[in-house]
Formats: sequence, structure tokens, C-alpha cells
Amino acid sequence: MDNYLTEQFSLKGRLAWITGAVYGIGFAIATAFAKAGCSIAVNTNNPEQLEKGLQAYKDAGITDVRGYLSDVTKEDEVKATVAAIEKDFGRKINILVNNAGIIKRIPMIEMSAEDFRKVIDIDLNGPFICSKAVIPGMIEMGHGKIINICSMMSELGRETVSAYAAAKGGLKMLTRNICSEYGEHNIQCNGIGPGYIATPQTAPLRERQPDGSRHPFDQFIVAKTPAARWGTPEDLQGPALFLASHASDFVNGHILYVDGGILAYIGKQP
Ligand code: NAP
Ligand code: GCO
Repeated sequence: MDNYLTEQFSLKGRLAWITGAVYGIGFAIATAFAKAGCSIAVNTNNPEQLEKGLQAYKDAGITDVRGYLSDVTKEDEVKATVAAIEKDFGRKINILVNNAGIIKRIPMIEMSAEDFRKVIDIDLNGPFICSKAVIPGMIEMGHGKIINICSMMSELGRETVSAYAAAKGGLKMLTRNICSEYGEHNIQCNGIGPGYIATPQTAPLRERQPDGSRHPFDQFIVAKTPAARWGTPEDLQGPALFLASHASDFVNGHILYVDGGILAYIGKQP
């Protein structure tokens, strides 16, 4: 039994690049991959966060990890990062997780075109640029795994997140197109669609009100989630390991929603 599970889910000998994984969801996914035997590369465009993130990996006992300072929207920096990763680890990248992302919560008609473009640039152009940089090496190796961190907003809209929803909707279709274009090279490209996860990105939606009560959005989301709770970054570790391992070699172009059931639920009668 143990041998079978190891064969299916082990990442021993693999090299994964998880973008923006100095904290939050990316950090949790990278930690799970490391525990499954994978070498880890992470990047951010913020030197202080990179230093703090590498210390956090060390504190977590993760030693086979290296950090790189780069912006996923800048193709020259991404190409240099891929070259540095492959030189430092002495092999090509087997697994790419396009995790880096931002959100701006602004009513659409009040959002500047510059702000809209910045979200699209990081959340959609970034995954394109990073995937384009690693796919040739995966073709050469005859295998590869790409996991795009999509969102509930790949399927649903809501007030103030027009740019983010457009980006994450596009990322869902980029996932399907990479599957279509490179599946014949034994490259599997899938997405994970997290529900509402407690990370710095959603902290503003969970802040206590001045009177000490829970944020209205916090109450809304917990009521809208059949699991009746916010997700944690650790909730995404098993699904990510599945999509990074041999267990998913015939799964391609799929968005795996890890949302506690939100997408299935119409909501409780008031
Ligand atoms: P987070 O806590 O805000 O972390 C985002 C990460 O991306 C940070 O490490 C950040 O690094 C990095 N990053 C931002 N811009 C970058 C750039 N241009 N180049 C390189 N790195 C960059 O977000 P999270 O909640 O962990 O979310 C991670 C991913 O999951 C995002 O794609 C997000 O859209 C998606 N997601 C989140 C949720 C949720 O509820 N939290 C749900 C669905 C999907 P710095 O801080 O150093 O800039
Ligand atoms: C928001 C949240 C969501 C989550 C996530 C849900 O403002 O609605 O930030 O967008 O980040 O994407 O899947």
C-alpha cells in the first residue's frame, strides 16, 4: 500500500517553481511539495518579503528551497529566474505553480485603466510569461505539470472585483489552452480554484468592526459556504499535491475548485 501511494503522490527528485510563494497559499503549497520530496524555488518582487519568506521556510524545517527576486510580469526577469533556478538546482523545472497574484477592490466605474491593467498584468500576463518560459524545458524532458491558481471569480462576479474576475476568468481559459496546445508532450496544465481562504489577501474582508462585531462579508461568506468556515492555505495542499503528481497524469485542462462547497450552494433561505 505504502509503495503504491508513494508512486502516485511522491514528488521525490522533482523541481517545482511556485511563484509568489513567500507566504499565503503559495507558501502552503510549496511546503506540501517539499514534504513530498520536491526541491522548491520561489520568487517575489519584494526583497523584504523574500528574506522573511526564506526564513519562514527555514523555521518550518524546509531546507531544499531557494528564493529569487523577480517580477512575474517582466519577461526578462522571468527568463533570468528560470535560468538561475535550472543552474542552481542542476536540472529543469518539472512543476510550475502560477500562484503570484493581486486583487484591487474598486467599483468598476471608479477604477483607473492603469489599476485594471496592473491586475490583469500580474494575474494573467504573469502566468502566461512564466508558463512560456518553462514549457520548452518540459517538452525536452517529455513531461511537466503546470498548476494555475484560479479563483471563485473564474466562475462568478461580484461588486468591486471586475479586473480580478476578468483576469481569473482568462486564467481558466489559458489553463485549458495550454492543455490543448501541449498535452501531446505529456504536459498537464490544470487549475485550482480556491474558495475564500484566510490569507493577507482576504484580511480586509475579515477585519473586526469598530464595535467588535465580525465583518459583514465574513458573515456572508461563512453563511454561503456549506463547510461554514473560511478555508485555510493548508486546505489546498492535498489538491495541489494531486495535480503535481503522477496521480493526475490523465487529468488535463481541469479547474479543481477547493471552496468548501460554495459553487454548489444556492444559499440558505433568510
Ligand atoms: P497573497 O497573500 O496576497 O500573496 C500573493 C503573493 O504573490 C505574495 O507572495 C506576493 O509577493 C506575490 N506577488 C504579487 N505580485 C507579484 C509579482 N508581480 N511578482 C512576483 N510575486 C508577486 O495572496 P494569497 O491569498 O496567498 O493568494 C495566492 C494566489 O491565490 C493569488 O493568485 C490569488 O489571486 C489566489 N486566490 C486567493 C484566494 C484567497 O481567498 N486568498 C482565493 C482564490 C484565489 P509580495 O507580497 O512580496 O509582493
Ligand atoms: C474577494 C476575494 C476573492 C478571493 C478569491 C475567491 O474580494 O472576493 O478576494 O476574490 O480572493 O479569489 O476565490
